[in-house]
Amino acid sequence: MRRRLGFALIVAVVYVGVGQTASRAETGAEAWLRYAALPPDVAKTYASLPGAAFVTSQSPVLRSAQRELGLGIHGMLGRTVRIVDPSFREGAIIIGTIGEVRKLDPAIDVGVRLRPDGFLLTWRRVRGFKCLIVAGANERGAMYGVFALLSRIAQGRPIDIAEVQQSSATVRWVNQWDNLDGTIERGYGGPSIFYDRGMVRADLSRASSYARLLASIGINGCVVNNVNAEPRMLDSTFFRELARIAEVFRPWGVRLGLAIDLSAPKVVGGLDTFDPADARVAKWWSDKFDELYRAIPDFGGVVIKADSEGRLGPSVYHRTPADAANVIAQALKPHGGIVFYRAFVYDHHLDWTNLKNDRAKAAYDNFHGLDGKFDDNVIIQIKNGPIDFQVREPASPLFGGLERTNQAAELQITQEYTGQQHHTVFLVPMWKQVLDFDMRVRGRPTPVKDLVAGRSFSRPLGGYVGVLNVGMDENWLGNDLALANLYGFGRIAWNPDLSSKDIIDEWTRLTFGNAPEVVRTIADIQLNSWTAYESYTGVLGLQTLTNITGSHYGPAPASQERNGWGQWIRAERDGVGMDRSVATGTGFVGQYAPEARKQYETADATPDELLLFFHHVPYTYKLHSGKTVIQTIYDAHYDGAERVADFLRKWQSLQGQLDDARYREVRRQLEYQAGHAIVWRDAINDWFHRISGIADEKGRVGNHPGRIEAEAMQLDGYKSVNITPWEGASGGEAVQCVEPLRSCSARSRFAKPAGRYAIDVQYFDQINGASKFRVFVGDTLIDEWTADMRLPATAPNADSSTRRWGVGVTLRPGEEIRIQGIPDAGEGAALDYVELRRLDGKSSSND
Ligand code: GCW
Repeated sequence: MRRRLGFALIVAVVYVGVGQTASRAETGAEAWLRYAALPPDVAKTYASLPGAAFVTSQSPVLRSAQRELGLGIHGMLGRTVRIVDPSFREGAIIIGTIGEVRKLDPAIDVGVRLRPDGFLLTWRRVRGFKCLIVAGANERGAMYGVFALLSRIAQGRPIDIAEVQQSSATVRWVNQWDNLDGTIERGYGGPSIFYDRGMVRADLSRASSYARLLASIGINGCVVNNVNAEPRMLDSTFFRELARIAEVFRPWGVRLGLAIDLSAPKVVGGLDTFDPADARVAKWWSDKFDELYRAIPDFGGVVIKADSEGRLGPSVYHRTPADAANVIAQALKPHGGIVFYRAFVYDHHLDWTNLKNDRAKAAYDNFHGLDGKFDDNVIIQIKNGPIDFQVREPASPLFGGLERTNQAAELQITQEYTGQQHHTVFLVPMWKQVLDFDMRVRGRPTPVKDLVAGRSFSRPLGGYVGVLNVGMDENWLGNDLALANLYGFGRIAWNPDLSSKDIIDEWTRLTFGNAPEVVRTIADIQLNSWTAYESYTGVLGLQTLTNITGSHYGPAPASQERNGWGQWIRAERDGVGMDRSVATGTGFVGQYAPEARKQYETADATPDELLLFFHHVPYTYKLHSGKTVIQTIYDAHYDGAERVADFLRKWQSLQGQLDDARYREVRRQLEYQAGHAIVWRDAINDWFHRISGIADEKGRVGNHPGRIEAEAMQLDGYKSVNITPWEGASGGEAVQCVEPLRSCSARSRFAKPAGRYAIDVQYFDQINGASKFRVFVGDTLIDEWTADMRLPATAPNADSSTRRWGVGVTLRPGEEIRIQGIPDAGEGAALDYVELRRLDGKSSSND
C-alpha cells in the first residue's frame, strides 16, 4: 500500500539482473519518462533516426540532454547513440543552442524569433548529410527539444518534423511546501525529498530525479520550502546546505528559489525591526542576498506569504505589499532574482454575522490599488480562484485587476481540497476553465492565460506557479494517476492552448503505453474525474464541503459556517448560497469588469455550476437544468458516487493489458475512492436533508434498506460512540473496541431472502494504528484485512470512514454474520455498518 524507495531499489536490482527481456517492474518512479521498448514494427519506423549525435558543448545542461537522448533511444529502440566530435561527417542528431548550431549550418532559418527556452526541431543537410537539428534559444531550450523528440518517439508519432515550440510564459515554477523537519504541509506522497531532521538530506538522488522530471515538462524554477517559511532558511550557515540542492537542480535548468519570512531581519538578523521602509532593513536584505548569491550564483528568487493566516507582514508597520516586495526586489535585482508576492492575503477573523463581509474580495481589495507600484522583477502570485483551491471557483478577478504589474497564476497540483491523492481528480480541465475565462478588461478579449503571460498588457515577466508536494513515495505523489496533474501543469504552463484531451492522451501513452484501449479507457477516467469528484463534494459552486478547519479531506459541511475563515455557504432553513451580487450582496461581483460582471450579477444569468457561489436561493429554486437546487444536490451525489464505481469497472476492464503492479495499486485506490464517494454522498445529502427538511423525490436519502447499523448488532466488547460531526457516520453512530480489549465482535442474523450477496463493511481506518478485521459467516472466515491506509484522522469520522467491498457469498436466512475487530495502538477497529449487496441480479439492495 505504501510503496517506498527501499523496495524500489530491490526491484531495480532484480530487474537489471534479469535483463531486458523480463517484463519491467513498474514502480511509477519513472513517471512519463519510462522509455519502454517500442514494439518492433513501431521501432522500425524510426530507422531514419541517425545513430550518431553531436552536442555543441559539454555544459551541465547539454550533458543532461545528451545522456537523456542516449537513455531514451536505448530504452525505446534498443540502439546505442554514438557521440561524435565536431569533425563528424555523417548523418547526426545535432543538439545545441541556435547560435552554435548556426556555425555548422549558417543558412538555418527558424522563421520566428526564438524566445528563451524555445526550440526548433527540423531536418537539415549539414556537410551533405541528413541531420536532425535540435536547437534551443538557450541550452535549456535545446534540452527541452531533446525531451520533446523522445516524447514523440515514445508516443509512436512520426519524426519527419519541422517545428518550433515556444513557451507561453517566461515563468514556469513549482512551489514545494516542505518543512525542515522533513514533513510537508499538505503533502500526500511521503516525507520531504529535500530535508530530514532539520538538515538537507545527505542523499539527494531523489531531488535530482525530481529536477529531471520537472525539466522534461519545461519547468524552470522550484521553491524548496514551505511558504509558511521558517526564518532559519535565511540563516547564512544554511546556505551551503541549500547550495547542494541547487547543484542537483542545475544540470536540469531548474533554478532554486526560497520562501522567505518577512520578519527575518528581526528574527534572524537581530535588528529591532523588519519595517521595509527602514534603511537598515533594506541593507540587511541586500547583504543577505549578496551572500546567498555567493553560495548559489544562479539562485532564482523568493516567494513571500505575508499578512496571511498568521504570517507577519508589512501591515505591522502600516506599509503596503508593494513596500515589502520592492525592498526585496531591489536586493535581488543586481543578481537577476525575482520576487513572487502572494496575493493570498486575507483576514481569517472575519465577522460571519455581517452579510457584507466576504473573503473572496480580499485579494483584489489588497492589490488592485497597488497596480503599477511594484518593481519590474516582482510578480504577484494569484491563486486561480478568489477563495482557496476549492473544487470549483470562478477565476480570481484580480487577474483582470492588474494591468501594469507582473502576475502569475498559482495552481495547486497537490490535491489538498480535491481528495489528497486518495481520489483521482485530473485537474487540467479545471485549470483550463479558469485560464480560458475572458476577463473582458477594457472591453477587450483578455482571457486569464493571456493576462498571466503578459500578452494582453505587455509586461516583462509572468506565468505559472504550481503548488507541488512530491515526497519520498516511489511514485512521487502516492497515486499513479495523480502524476497526470504534474505533467498537465507543465504542459499547460508551456502552452495553455493544448486541450485537456491532448494532454491526457500524451500522458497516458507515455505512462502506460500506446495500446488504444488502454489510452482510451484511462483518458476517459481522467477526463471525467474532476466533475465526478465535484458531484459528490461540492456542487453548484458550494466549494469543497470538507472539514476546512482540520484535515481538508472528508465531508464536514458545517465547518464552513459560523467562523472567521470566510468560506461560508450560508446554508440555512430558507435557502443556501452566498449573495455576492452588487445589488443585494457583498459586492464581490463588482470586482469583475462590466462585461464579465453581467454573467454573475443575477441568479438567472449565473451558470448553474457556480450559482451558489454567487447567490443565495431557496432550495426549491429551479436551475437552468429545470431541476430544483435540492434535488440537484441529491442527484449529483448519487451520480458522482456511481461514476466512481464506473471508473473502477473501467479500470478492471484493463486487467492483463497493464503491468500488474500499477494495475493493482490503482485498482486499490479506485476501490477506496468508490467507497469514500459513498461516505461523501451520504454525509452531504443527510446534512442538506436535515437543514432543508425537503425529502429526496427518489426516496434514497436517509433510506438504506441493505444496511445493518453496527450499533444495532449484537455487540461483544464493542461500544457505541457518537461521531462528530454526526453526518460522518450512518445514523451518526459507530461502535469501537477500546483497548485493553484485544478483540471485539458484532453479529447479526441474516434475515433476507437466500441468495448471493457481497458483505460490504464500512469501518474506520485511522492513522494511529493498524486494526485488523475479519468477517465470518457462521464459523467460516470469508474476508479479512488490515486498516493501514494513510488517512488524515485519529478518530472515527468521515475522514477515516472506509469501505471494504465484500466478496460474494451465498447466504441463507438465519445464518450468522460476524465482524471481528482487533484494535491496535489506539485505533479501535471501529465499525459503522454492514451493507448486504445482492449479487445474483435479484432486486439489489445496493442503494
Ligand atoms: O490552502 C491553504 C492551506 C495552507 C496553506 C495556505 C497557503 C501553506 O490550507 O496549508 O499554507 O493555503 O496557500 O498559504
